[in-house]
Amino acid sequence: MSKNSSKNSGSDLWLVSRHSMPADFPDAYYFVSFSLVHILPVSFDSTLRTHLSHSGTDLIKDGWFHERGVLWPGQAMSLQVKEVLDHHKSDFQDVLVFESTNFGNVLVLDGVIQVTERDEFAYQEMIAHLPLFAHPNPKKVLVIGGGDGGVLREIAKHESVTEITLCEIDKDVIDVSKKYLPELAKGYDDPRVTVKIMDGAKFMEENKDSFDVIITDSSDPVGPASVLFETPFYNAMYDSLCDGGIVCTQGECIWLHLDLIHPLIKSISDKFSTVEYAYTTIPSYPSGQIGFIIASKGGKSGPCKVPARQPSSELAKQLKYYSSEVHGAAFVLPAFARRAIFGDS
Ligand code: JFQ
Repeated sequence: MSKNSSKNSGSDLWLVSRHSMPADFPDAYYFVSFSLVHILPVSFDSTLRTHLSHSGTDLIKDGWFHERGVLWPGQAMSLQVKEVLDHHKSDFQDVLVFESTNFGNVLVLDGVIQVTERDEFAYQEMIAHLPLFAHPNPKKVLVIGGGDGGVLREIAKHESVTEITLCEIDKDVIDVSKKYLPELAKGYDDPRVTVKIMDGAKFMEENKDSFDVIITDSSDPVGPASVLFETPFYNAMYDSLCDGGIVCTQGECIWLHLDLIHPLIKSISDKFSTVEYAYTTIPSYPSGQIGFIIASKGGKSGPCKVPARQPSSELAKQLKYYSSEVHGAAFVLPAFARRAIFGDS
């Protein structure tokens, strides 16, 4: 029996754990899961919530890791495992790192793939360069989450940037990334980087009108990360941005999460001057696609889909996914997604 079963918990609260649901979990329940955080008793704090997480090695069967989750019912991403490199519980979550046969080293948190060495650039380049190239002159950048360091590595490619602050709540993610994902964690070597091990919302409360770009590189909206997909968190990012600033957040998947993306974009559209959705393709994330919500505050003259700057020819050669053409194309949505997210005809 899995560690997440209601038998072990002795409580219905286990329902919030993404892996506690059967594979044939009804859709009605599945959508409820997005908002379960709102109906939990007050005593159900984020510390307790994290202890409901899945043990990563339980997901390895016959040498294959299977990523199953309530946010992608009826499907699984499987990677063949060569060797488990680390598995432990941090203060916040279940941490697993394994070497795969074809995707390099893989970081898994609470049973969910965070990065693989093979395709991580498709995500890190886009979540960083979409807002940074949309901004005419980004100087101060805040990253919330992103403990693997990959987003830092990309931000450091912008010469205009003078300060990069990373706010990661779980130090263990940084430590395992430095050990097993050195090509990502080299982002920490840049002298402009300052690391804060703390809650991002609290940090922003103490730093208003401070950043040109805020990037929220979060896990999925289950457990502690749920709050990162709610309006109050976007309000906090808004307050922490300078005039003309841009936020870019992990915006989940058009094949799976339109019911999350649409209301969120609607709810923040009154406050931000522009709100857009762009996406990247990436084989190791559910359904091979993940999006970004990109929103700007005041000052900016136009939508973020039009880059304000271009990579130098030297930088362009280093980049593996992002280009100015890809920047514009990333905002062009398939018709079903455009209609569902923005209500356009
Ligand atoms: C990589 N720096 C962070 N963030 C990855 N389902 C998320 C991991 C889980 C995925 C969605 C992106």
